[in-house]
Amino acid sequence: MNFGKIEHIGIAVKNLEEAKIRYTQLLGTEPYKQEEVAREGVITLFFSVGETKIELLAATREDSAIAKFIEKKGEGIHHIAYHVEDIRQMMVTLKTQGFEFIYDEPKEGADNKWITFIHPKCCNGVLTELCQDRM
Ligand code: CMX
Repeated sequence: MNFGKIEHIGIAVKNLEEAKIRYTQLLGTEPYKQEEVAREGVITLFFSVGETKIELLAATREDSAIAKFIEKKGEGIHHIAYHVEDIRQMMVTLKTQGFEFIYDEPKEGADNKWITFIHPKCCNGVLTELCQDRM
């Protein structure tokens, strides 16, 4: 069992409205969805790019992971998300190989997905998300 494709790339932004205008120009398409994930303290905006997506993420609270990230590293690529068919099975497989997950159980993420994250220290500094379609 391996990853299907890069499902999306997450980009942390300070100002979602300004970034929306910039990325609409850059990608030549309007975002297809805006969604808040209150639990994570983020608001997200999705653009389709071929078979994958760009997710812009802005913080809604000072203690959100996006606010902390921008404070420490500035705006930029925040995570890479891979599509998987069976997130729980993939977590079992990767845990046996020493990958550390941020959540023990998959959570409901934006855009109708089950999500979990591998800590960036296990992936050469890249926060890595797994996501499975929510039926
Ligand atoms: N990419 C790379 N490194 C990152 C990172 C990221 N996105 N976020 C944090 N780090 C690094 C920090 O720079 C820091 O490194 P050092 O130890 O070398 O200084 C280390 O990870 C710890 O970071 P921290 O600022 O002390 O923050 P925490 O330990 O509190 O949290 C993390 C780090 C990754 C566990 C947390 O950001 C998290 O749980 N992320 C997953 C949830 C998330 O990002 N949600 C938003 C997206 C929601 C969605 O897509 O639906």
